[in-house]
Amino acid sequence: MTATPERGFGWYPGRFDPAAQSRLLADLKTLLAAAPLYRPTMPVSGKPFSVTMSNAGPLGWVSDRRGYRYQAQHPRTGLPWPPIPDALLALWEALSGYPAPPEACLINRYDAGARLGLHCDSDEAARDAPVLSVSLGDTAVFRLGGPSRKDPTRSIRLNSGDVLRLGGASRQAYHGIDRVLGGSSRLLPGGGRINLTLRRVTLP
Ligand code: MD3
Ligand code: FE
Repeated sequence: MTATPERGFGWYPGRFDPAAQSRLLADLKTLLAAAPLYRPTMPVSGKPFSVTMSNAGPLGWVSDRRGYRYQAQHPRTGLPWPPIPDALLALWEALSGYPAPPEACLINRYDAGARLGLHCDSDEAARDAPVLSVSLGDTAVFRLGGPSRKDPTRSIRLNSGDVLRLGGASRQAYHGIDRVLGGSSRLLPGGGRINLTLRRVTLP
Protein backbone atom coordinates (compact mmCIF):
# COMPACT_ATOMS: atom_id res chain seq x y z
CA MET A 1 0.00 0.00 0.00
CA THR A 2 1.23 3.51 -0.73
CA ALA A 3 -0.14 6.60 0.91
CA THR A 4 -2.33 8.87 -1.21
CA PRO A 5 -0.10 11.77 -2.23
CA GLU A 6 -1.32 15.17 -1.18
CA ARG A 7 -2.44 17.32 -4.08
CA GLY A 8 -4.06 20.43 -2.59
CA PHE A 9 -2.49 23.53 -1.10
CA GLY A 10 0.81 22.88 0.67
CA TRP A 11 3.44 25.14 2.24
CA TYR A 12 6.88 23.64 2.94
CA PRO A 13 8.99 26.25 4.77
CA GLY A 14 12.72 25.65 4.31
CA ARG A 15 12.23 22.67 1.99
CA PHE A 16 15.57 23.66 0.41
CA ASP A 17 18.21 24.10 3.15
CA PRO A 18 20.93 26.74 2.65
CA ALA A 19 23.32 24.27 0.93
CA ALA A 20 20.58 23.08 -1.44
CA GLN A 21 19.65 26.73 -2.17
CA SER A 22 23.27 27.44 -3.13
CA ARG A 23 23.40 24.39 -5.42
CA LEU A 24 20.14 25.42 -7.10
CA LEU A 25 21.45 28.96 -7.52
CA ALA A 26 24.61 27.59 -9.22
CA ASP A 27 22.39 25.63 -11.66
CA LEU A 28 20.38 28.81 -12.30
CA LYS A 29 23.50 30.82 -13.05
CA THR A 30 24.44 28.38 -15.84
CA LEU A 31 20.87 28.25 -17.06
CA LEU A 32 20.48 32.04 -17.17
CA ALA A 33 23.75 32.41 -19.09
CA ALA A 34 22.08 30.37 -21.88
CA ALA A 35 18.57 31.84 -21.46
CA PRO A 36 19.03 35.41 -20.13
CA LEU A 37 16.47 37.18 -17.98
CA TYR A 38 14.52 39.68 -20.10
CA ARG A 39 11.74 42.16 -19.35
CA PRO A 40 8.41 41.10 -20.89
CA THR A 41 5.70 43.57 -21.86
CA MET A 42 1.97 43.57 -21.17
CA PRO A 43 -0.43 42.51 -23.90
CA VAL A 44 -1.95 45.40 -25.89
CA SER A 45 -0.40 48.27 -23.85
CA GLY A 46 3.21 47.11 -24.23
CA LYS A 47 3.89 48.35 -20.67
CA PRO A 48 7.02 46.65 -19.26
CA PHE A 49 6.71 44.19 -16.35
CA SER A 50 8.45 45.15 -13.12
CA VAL A 51 9.84 41.58 -12.89
CA THR A 52 12.29 40.08 -15.38
CA MET A 53 11.77 36.52 -16.60
CA SER A 54 13.21 33.46 -18.25
CA ASN A 55 12.19 29.79 -18.44
CA ALA A 56 13.51 26.25 -18.51
CA GLY A 57 11.87 23.16 -19.98
CA PRO A 58 10.25 22.22 -23.28
CA LEU A 59 7.84 25.18 -22.93
CA GLY A 60 8.18 28.66 -21.49
CA TRP A 61 5.57 31.26 -20.53
CA VAL A 62 5.94 34.56 -22.39
CA SER A 63 4.02 37.83 -22.65
CA ASP A 64 4.20 40.52 -25.32
CA ARG A 65 1.83 42.85 -27.18
CA ARG A 66 0.28 39.81 -28.89
CA GLY A 67 -0.73 38.24 -25.58
CA TYR A 68 0.25 35.54 -23.08
CA ARG A 69 1.27 32.09 -24.28
CA TYR A 70 3.63 29.16 -23.87
CA GLN A 71 6.29 28.71 -26.54
CA ALA A 72 9.36 26.50 -27.06
CA GLN A 73 11.86 29.30 -27.77
CA HIS A 74 13.33 32.21 -25.83
CA PRO A 75 11.80 35.38 -27.33
CA ARG A 76 15.15 37.22 -27.50
CA THR A 77 17.66 34.48 -28.44
CA GLY A 78 15.26 32.34 -30.51
CA LEU A 79 16.86 29.25 -28.90
CA PRO A 80 15.04 26.40 -27.13
CA TRP A 81 14.78 26.88 -23.35
CA PRO A 82 17.42 24.94 -21.36
CA PRO A 83 16.37 21.80 -19.47
CA ILE A 84 14.74 21.99 -16.03
CA PRO A 85 17.39 21.34 -13.31
CA ASP A 86 17.32 17.82 -11.81
CA ALA A 87 16.67 19.09 -8.27
CA LEU A 88 13.42 20.67 -9.52
CA LEU A 89 12.33 17.54 -11.39
CA ALA A 90 12.92 15.62 -8.14
CA LEU A 91 10.83 18.17 -6.23
CA TRP A 92 7.97 17.70 -8.71
CA GLU A 93 8.19 13.90 -8.26
CA ALA A 94 8.05 14.30 -4.49
CA LEU A 95 5.31 16.90 -4.13
CA SER A 96 3.14 17.22 -7.23
CA GLY A 97 1.15 13.98 -7.01
CA TYR A 98 0.90 14.31 -10.81
CA PRO A 99 1.60 11.38 -13.15
CA ALA A 100 3.52 13.36 -15.80
CA PRO A 101 6.56 15.64 -15.59
CA PRO A 102 6.48 19.45 -15.57
CA GLU A 103 6.92 21.12 -18.97
CA ALA A 104 7.74 24.66 -17.88
CA CYS A 105 9.79 26.26 -15.15
CA LEU A 106 9.06 29.99 -15.16
CA ILE A 107 11.79 32.07 -13.55
CA ASN A 108 10.69 35.43 -12.11
CA ARG A 109 13.35 37.83 -10.82
CA TYR A 110 12.35 40.65 -8.43
CA ASP A 111 14.80 43.50 -8.05
CA ALA A 112 14.15 46.42 -5.69
CA GLY A 113 10.57 47.68 -6.07
CA ALA A 114 9.33 44.84 -8.31
CA ARG A 115 5.90 43.37 -7.63
CA LEU A 116 3.32 41.13 -9.30
CA GLY A 117 -0.30 42.24 -9.35
CA LEU A 118 -3.20 39.98 -8.36
CA HIS A 119 -3.87 37.48 -11.18
CA CYS A 120 -4.73 33.86 -11.80
CA ASP A 121 -2.78 31.41 -13.93
CA SER A 122 -5.01 29.98 -16.66
CA ASP A 123 -2.82 29.65 -19.77
CA GLU A 124 -2.27 25.93 -19.08
CA ALA A 125 -4.56 23.17 -20.42
CA ALA A 126 -3.41 20.93 -17.54
CA ARG A 127 -5.11 22.88 -14.74
CA ASP A 128 -5.59 19.51 -13.00
CA ALA A 129 -1.85 19.65 -12.22
CA PRO A 130 -0.58 21.72 -9.30
CA VAL A 131 1.92 24.55 -9.66
CA LEU A 132 4.99 24.25 -7.44
CA SER A 133 6.79 27.45 -6.40
CA VAL A 134 10.33 27.74 -5.01
CA SER A 135 11.46 31.02 -3.40
CA LEU A 136 15.13 32.09 -3.34
CA GLY A 137 16.64 35.24 -1.86
CA ASP A 138 14.78 38.08 -0.19
CA THR A 139 11.48 37.37 1.58
CA ALA A 140 8.30 38.08 -0.40
CA VAL A 141 4.93 39.17 0.90
CA PHE A 142 2.66 36.81 -1.07
CA ARG A 143 -1.09 37.38 -1.28
CA LEU A 144 -3.44 34.42 -1.81
CA GLY A 145 -7.15 34.83 -2.42
CA GLY A 146 -9.89 32.65 -3.87
CA PRO A 147 -11.40 31.87 -7.26
CA SER A 148 -13.03 35.32 -7.52
CA ARG A 149 -11.06 38.58 -7.48
CA LYS A 150 -13.42 39.79 -4.72
CA ASP A 151 -12.70 36.86 -2.36
CA PRO A 152 -10.88 37.62 0.89
CA THR A 153 -7.12 37.20 0.77
CA ARG A 154 -4.43 36.12 3.20
CA SER A 155 -0.82 37.17 3.29
CA ILE A 156 2.05 34.69 3.52
CA ARG A 157 5.75 35.56 3.91
CA LEU A 158 7.79 33.40 1.55
CA ASN A 159 11.37 33.00 2.72
CA SER A 160 14.35 31.67 0.79
CA GLY A 161 14.05 27.89 0.43
CA ASP A 162 10.28 27.79 0.92
CA VAL A 163 8.15 25.71 -1.45
CA LEU A 164 4.43 26.13 -2.12
CA ARG A 165 2.13 23.69 -3.86
CA LEU A 166 -0.92 25.29 -5.46
CA GLY A 167 -3.13 22.32 -6.21
CA GLY A 168 -6.81 21.47 -6.05
CA ALA A 169 -8.99 24.55 -5.51
CA SER A 170 -5.94 26.75 -4.80
CA ARG A 171 -4.76 26.23 -8.40
CA GLN A 172 -7.54 28.59 -9.57
CA ALA A 173 -6.97 31.17 -6.83
CA TYR A 174 -6.05 34.82 -7.40
CA HIS A 175 -2.57 35.61 -6.09
CA GLY A 176 0.25 38.11 -6.34
CA ILE A 177 3.41 39.47 -4.76
CA ASP A 178 2.77 42.70 -2.82
CA ARG A 179 6.41 43.43 -2.13
CA VAL A 180 9.85 41.99 -1.51
CA LEU A 181 11.66 42.82 1.73
CA GLY A 182 15.06 44.21 0.72
CA GLY A 183 18.04 43.00 2.75
CA SER A 184 16.22 39.97 4.24
CA SER A 185 18.53 37.33 2.67
CA ARG A 186 22.17 37.16 1.63
CA LEU A 187 21.71 34.35 -0.92
CA LEU A 188 21.63 36.48 -4.09
CA PRO A 189 24.64 38.69 -4.70
CA GLY A 190 23.22 42.20 -4.78
CA GLY A 191 19.95 41.11 -3.19
CA GLY A 192 16.51 40.62 -4.68
CA ARG A 193 14.40 37.50 -5.11
CA ILE A 194 14.01 34.71 -7.63
CA ASN A 195 10.85 32.62 -7.81
CA LEU A 196 10.67 29.39 -9.78
CA THR A 197 7.30 27.91 -10.76
CA LEU A 198 7.04 24.38 -12.11
CA ARG A 199 4.03 23.79 -14.34
CA ARG A 200 2.44 21.10 -16.46
CA VAL A 201 1.08 22.89 -19.54
CA THR A 202 -0.42 20.24 -21.86
CA LEU A 203 -2.70 17.38 -20.82
CA PRO A 204 -0.62 14.18 -20.68
C1 MD3 B 1 -1.46 30.29 -6.98
N1 MD3 B 1 4.53 33.90 -9.20
O1 MD3 B 1 4.62 33.05 -11.75
S1 MD3 B 1 4.58 32.04 -6.64
C2 MD3 B 1 3.49 33.31 -11.29
O2 MD3 B 1 6.43 34.65 -6.42
C3 MD3 B 1 3.39 33.80 -9.91
O3 MD3 B 1 6.81 34.97 -8.52
C4 MD3 B 1 4.60 34.48 -7.89
O4 MD3 B 1 2.33 34.10 -9.47
C5 MD3 B 1 6.05 34.71 -7.56
O5 MD3 B 1 2.43 33.14 -11.90
C6 MD3 B 1 3.93 33.66 -6.86
C7 MD3 B 1 3.19 31.22 -5.94
C8 MD3 B 1 2.14 30.84 -6.95
C9 MD3 B 1 2.47 30.44 -8.22
C10 MD3 B 1 1.49 30.00 -9.09
C11 MD3 B 1 0.18 29.94 -8.69
C12 MD3 B 1 0.85 30.82 -6.55
C13 MD3 B 1 -0.15 30.36 -7.40
C14 MD3 B 1 -0.83 29.45 -9.52
C15 MD3 B 1 -2.11 29.35 -9.07
C16 MD3 B 1 -2.43 29.78 -7.80
FE1 FE C 1 0.80 33.33 -10.84
